[in-house]
Amino acid sequence: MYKMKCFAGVLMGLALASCGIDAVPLEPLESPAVASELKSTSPQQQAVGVAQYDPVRQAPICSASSASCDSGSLLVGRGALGPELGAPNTINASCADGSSGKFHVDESLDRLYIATVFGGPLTEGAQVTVSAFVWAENQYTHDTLDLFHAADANNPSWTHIATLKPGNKGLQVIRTSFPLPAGAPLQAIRGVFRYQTGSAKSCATESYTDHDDLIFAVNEKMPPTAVLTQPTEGTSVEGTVLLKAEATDNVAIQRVKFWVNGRLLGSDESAPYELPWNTLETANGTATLVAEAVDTSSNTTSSTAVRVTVMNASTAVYDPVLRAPSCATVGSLCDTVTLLNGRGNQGPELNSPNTINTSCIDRNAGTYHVDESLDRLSITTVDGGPRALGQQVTISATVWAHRNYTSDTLDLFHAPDANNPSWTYVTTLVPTGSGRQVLSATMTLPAGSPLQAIRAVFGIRGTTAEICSAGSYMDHDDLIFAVADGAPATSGD
Ligand SMILES: [Ca+2]
Ligand SMILES: [Ca+2]
Ligand SMILES: [Ca+2]
Ligand SMILES: [Ca+2]
Repeated sequence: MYKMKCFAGVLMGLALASCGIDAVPLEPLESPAVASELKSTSPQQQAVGVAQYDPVRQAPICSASSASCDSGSLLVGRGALGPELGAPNTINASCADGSSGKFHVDESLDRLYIATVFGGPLTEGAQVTVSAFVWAENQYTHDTLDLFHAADANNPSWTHIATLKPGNKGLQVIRTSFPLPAGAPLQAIRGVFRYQTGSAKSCATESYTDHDDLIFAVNEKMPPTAVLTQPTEGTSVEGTVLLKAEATDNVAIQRVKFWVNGRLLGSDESAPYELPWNTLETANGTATLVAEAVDTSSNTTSSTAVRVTVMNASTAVYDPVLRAPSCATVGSLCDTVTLLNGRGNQGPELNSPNTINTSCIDRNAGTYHVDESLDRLSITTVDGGPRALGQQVTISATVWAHRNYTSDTLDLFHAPDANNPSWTYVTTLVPTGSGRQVLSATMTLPAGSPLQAIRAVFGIRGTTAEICSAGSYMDHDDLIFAVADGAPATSGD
């Protein structure tokens, strides 16, 4: 329409003051109240949440998701008045600013600030507050602020949010709250500050109207898809296999995580999504594999679980007759992997006590992985050949030592016949720190039966090594393994 005040100003002294005539002194940019308002929001400005002018979309943008987005000083003024940098600051220059009047005498929208009410990033459905810093003219009751929202800043369709009135002349903040609708990853708000009667329009033609947009990244809630494509259901695996997954998202995938039996193996941040899996670290038997896709808004989707059978000849299996882990075929490695993890009823030691014929019980004092446990045993030939008489082998024991680890001791024993064990002391090792560690010793396999065994005894024992200790933190674990007949270092058998 038209603005009465400048015509009236010629006639009336009161109106003259609001007409933008030279005799009227400019007020400061910020009143004290607004200055403190600006300060109270400035911590967010220093972080991510500070808009920059987007030369493609031609309006201020916060392109990274955060709890707020602030136009800062980018929108101060209206069109050529001020001037307003990058005017008109409407997406794709879709709506011009009015050019009448004077900066900070007549209307301008100077700043837009959007923030989540309850913290957390700007997210679909989150309640947000929009704060508009406006300059109202002296006859401020004539002025009106209309706020609009576009669910897709790249293809804006403006929905009216609120119509608000200034309560004073000069610089002030007007606010409203609304729930952010679902939409594209980049959404926008538009403020239309006008000296005009009539209904709200996203683009008004009146010559004192300022239109300003603010574009901001929004966390979306559309979850990604995830499929574990390799290995396939029901297959047998050994050694190292490559896990593969496919993942899609309406925006972008941040990473794909790979889970083995409910434990996180690792993740891949770029397609093709894959990760090597050393199955020697997983017990023989059924393993459940899941790929979990995470999108850039941290929405997650887990794939359908894929079950495979881990079959590593070097992984010991529980022998229900002898009642301890056993490698029944001759190889270079025999490893209990997870079977011995824990002690007695402290932790997940399956089939405790894991001593041949249950010849020695575990003691149950203390707490799993605070106090002592022997968690894993392996025996490996030094030359990499199959186990045989007279061959050098390395025994490795993974232990959990108490924080007062200097009281802890590992004693190793050997039985040349696992079916009728007579234990011979091998050596004593001590932890070098607290917590998880691997202690190793080397021995030569003596003559004996085709099925031999080692026993590891870990905890706080008395002054001498015993094959069965009564100390209340003692863990006893045996490992049975097949040994080839014949001379050392031959492969004839
Ligand atoms: Ca402006
Ligand atoms: Ca503008
Ligand atoms: Ca154990
Ligand atoms: Ca045990």
